[in-house]
Amino acid sequence: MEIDLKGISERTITQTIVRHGLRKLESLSQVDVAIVGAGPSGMACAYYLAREGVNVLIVERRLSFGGGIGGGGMLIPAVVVQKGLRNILENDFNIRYIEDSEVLVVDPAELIAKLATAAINAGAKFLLGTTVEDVLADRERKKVTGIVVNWTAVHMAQLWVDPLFIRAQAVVDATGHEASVVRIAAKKLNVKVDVLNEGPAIPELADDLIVKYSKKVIPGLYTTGMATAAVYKLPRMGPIFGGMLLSGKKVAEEILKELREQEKAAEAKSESS
Ligand code: 48H
Repeated sequence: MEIDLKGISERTITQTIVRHGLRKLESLSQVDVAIVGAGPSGMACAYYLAREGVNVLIVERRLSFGGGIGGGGMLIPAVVVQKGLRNILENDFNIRYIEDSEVLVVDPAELIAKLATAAINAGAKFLLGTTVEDVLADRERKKVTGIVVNWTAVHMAQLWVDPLFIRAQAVVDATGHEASVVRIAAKKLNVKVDVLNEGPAIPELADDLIVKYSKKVIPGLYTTGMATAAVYKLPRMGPIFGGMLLSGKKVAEEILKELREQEKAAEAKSESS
């Protein structure tokens, strides 16, 4: 049967995109959690939050997701994951792997696609081509309360165009080696956090340390993945991705705990009044 591709006017295309796109942007002016960066740690974090019903937004400055995954190891199209993550790869993300002697071998394109698919299917929203350039803070500058965004194209053109705001109960810096959100927040809030830049390559130690140190760094702001390494001068590990996925998961669990505590406190307050 022939498929009819004729008959859609230019007005319909434009009006439909503007109406739906602006509606989407409007709905994203306030979310539960804003994650900056759609690399492995940010997408894992988004999945584990969204599957618990949390309203999550990932903001990514590029037009695609995956962060550093796509480069494989030195552009060779394979990455490795520790064997301990077998269940996570299979059950949470449906990612196939080849079993090698000490590690699991994963195709980078599949890792990108399936992390994104899992996050989207769980309900996470993505804003691509959007750069986080600043943070929102409360009046006393004691807490990060959201992000300040602009189109990446505006940044690249070095135009002075005022940004827009997205409120969030928690913000996650998943910007990788740059840790750019922590750098901005540390400068602008009255908190002493030095971003030390990542340490040397010590793959045997790096993943465990990154998972351990992935946590709240400033009230309202958490780090995950290589951003955590950048803040605390932790060692790097090269193209092995278990620590990235587990640090995203750990931060999701910490945020979930905090959101639930806040909910309980709000309920108790409304019952007593
Ligand atoms: C919007 C932004 C902004 C901004 C940056 O680099 P990533 O892949 O980050 P991780 O931490 O999830 O994964 C790191 C991993 O890819 C890696 O590099 C490893 C394991 N290296 C080991 C080693 O030894 O080198 O993704 C970060 C994402 C990217 O897509 C950026 O475009 C995006 O964040 N981003 N998005 N606003 N201001 N800054």
